[in-house]
Amino acid sequence: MTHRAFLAIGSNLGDREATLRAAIAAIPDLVAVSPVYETDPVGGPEQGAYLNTVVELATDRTPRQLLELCRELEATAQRVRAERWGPRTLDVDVLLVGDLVVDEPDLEVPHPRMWDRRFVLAPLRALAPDLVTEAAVGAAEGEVRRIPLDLMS
Ligand code: GSY
Repeated sequence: MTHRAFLAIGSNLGDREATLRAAIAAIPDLVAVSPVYETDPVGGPEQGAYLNTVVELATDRTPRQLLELCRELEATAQRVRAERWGPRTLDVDVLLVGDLVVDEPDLEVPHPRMWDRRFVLAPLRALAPDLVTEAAVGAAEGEVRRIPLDLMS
């Protein structure tokens, strides 16, 4: 069955734009890419600003297959899992896979912290205003600034 799925993508280490472009180019079943936001880090040690975006897929993949895809994309970006919440070349998270619910030790869908994070909700609302209200974006944590970058071009 084909699901409407959303992945959150962020980078705050190295050439952030090039890393996001490469990751997006490697995503199968891609339907849309949100605007890009420069965002203040939420949690973790002092670190540089992130570029964040959200992508939409129309996919037959399961949530676990999407998690594997996320890990492959991170590995390709040579992400080293050094410090929890620390700076990273690439972070890719499964947010939603249709209406599916997964509650396993290494995979929760919907993503358990997505409703707390403006760096997720602002780009997600840009793609899916039917799923995220403006009030939800306003209630979430963190500063975000939309920047004029088109990752599809
Ligand atoms: O959870 C994703 C990685 N991450 C981010 C992020 O992507 N953006 C911002 N603004 N803060 C973050 N903190 C973490 S951890």
